[in-house]
Amino acid sequence: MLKIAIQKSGRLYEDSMKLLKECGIQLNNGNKQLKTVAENFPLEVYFLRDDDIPQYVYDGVADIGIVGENVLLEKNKDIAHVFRLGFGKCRLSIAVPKGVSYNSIKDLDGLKIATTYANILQQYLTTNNSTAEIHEISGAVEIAPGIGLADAICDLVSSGSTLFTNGLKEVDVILKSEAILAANKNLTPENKALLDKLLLRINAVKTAKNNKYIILNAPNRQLKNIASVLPGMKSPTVTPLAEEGWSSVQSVVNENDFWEVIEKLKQFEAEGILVVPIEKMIA
Ligand code: PRT
Ligand code: ZN
Repeated sequence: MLKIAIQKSGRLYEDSMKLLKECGIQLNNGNKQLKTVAENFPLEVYFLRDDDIPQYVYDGVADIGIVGENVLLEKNKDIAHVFRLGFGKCRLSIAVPKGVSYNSIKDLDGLKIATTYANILQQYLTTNNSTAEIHEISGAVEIAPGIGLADAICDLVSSGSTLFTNGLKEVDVILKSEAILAANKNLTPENKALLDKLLLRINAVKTAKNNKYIILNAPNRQLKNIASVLPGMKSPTVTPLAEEGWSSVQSVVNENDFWEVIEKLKQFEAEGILVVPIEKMIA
């Protein structure tokens, strides 16, 4: 049985549960117990505070866990960062009061920075030969400059509205973070095999999200051109239409090049282009 730790409640809870569901894992967590066993996969799920997850994974209480990279780096346990999950995105940034000018971290030499991320910040200060002083606090970091506790802060930012409402501005990004699937480094062979099984599913879900299925009609004389912009998983599927000289073409397009590909297809006289989301994609 593989044991996974996920956040009990908070910003990573919904996306972690959704990911497991998209991987076909059925959980029964109606009344929010501390742990639950999946109905159709040998997986036990522990619901924990995010800050505790690296330690539990390191100790082997949980085999794997879903947690922000910011927490993983701050706790700095010797565990494997297995997969970047693409949700829970945020930045760990330095912010100063709106009116203060800032060119580089050197401007904070001798000044106080309030944070809950003392280890990551210390590393950043050391790398940059900064003599700023860290004032470690456990929450509500954004109010520290306003009450005279510190000159600057180092905290997580996503929309930036918390900084804005507290009269602060983001001046330096120390870390770009997202949720990570982390794992204990000494998994049993059985659990390693289960993790690989889970990773195959996670990969299929993530790859599918980054791709679209596309179906279009094209004149046969343009098929070569069209195939050149539609690599698909191997090459596009081409089937003749009832109408002489025309074919239906089906392929997979990556989200990143999507509009560029559509523009080229239009140039090559593609018509009736249908775009369909993909649920799972296994290479
Ligand atoms: O109870 P528990 O300890 O488990 O939860 P928590 O309160 O410590 O964490 P939680 O749920 O707030 O965040 C969990 C993880 O989500 C973090 O470790 C990050 O990896 C990720 N994440 C993504 C964020 C944010 N975005 C975020 N915006 N975590 C916190 N924030 C906070 C930030 O600290 C600041 O107070 O939101 C505020 C800023 O948001 P904006 O949108 O105003 O910029
Ligand atoms: Zn926390």
